[in-house]
Amino acid sequence: MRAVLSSGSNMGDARAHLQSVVDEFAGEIVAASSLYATAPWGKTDQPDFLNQSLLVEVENSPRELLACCQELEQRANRVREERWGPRTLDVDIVWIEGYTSDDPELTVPHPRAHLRQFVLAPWLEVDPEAVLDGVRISELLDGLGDQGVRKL
Ligand code: PH2
Ligand code: MG
Ligand code: MG
Repeated sequence: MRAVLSSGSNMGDARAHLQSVVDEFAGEIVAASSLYATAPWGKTDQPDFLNQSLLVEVENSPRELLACCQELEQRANRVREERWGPRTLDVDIVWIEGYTSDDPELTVPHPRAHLRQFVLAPWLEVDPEAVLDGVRISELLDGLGDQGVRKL
């Protein structure tokens, strides 16, 4: 199963937190984006994030992949506090090939992906042809304008 993951961190050693995701999926990564320094989206009074997207090819089911992402967050001592607030590590499943789900525990595609330059810009890098809900992500990105996302 092919999937796109979006990792983000703005607490502690953000680079190391994103690297822990790359290390976990090492043999399953089809493409890894650059790191991006990104202005906080949704809740602006917090430090900038580092974000990265990974295109992976995994044997896992969607549920197993979710469990794996949550385990990585726990290993980074993620504390669930306020919505959209600072976090050591967030690993979101953005898209899974041929799969959709509206379960609140695992909504795929990610319901806010189309609004977020910090998700779409790195995703475009790992899959330039990607389409989300019938629209090319290059087109979605053009419609968003600049949200303070800078490729490192
Ligand atoms: N994650 C959020 C909320 N806002 N902003 C940026 N720039 N990057 C994120 O990863 C991010 C965010 C909730 O998951
Ligand atoms: Mg998130
Ligand atoms: Mg999350």
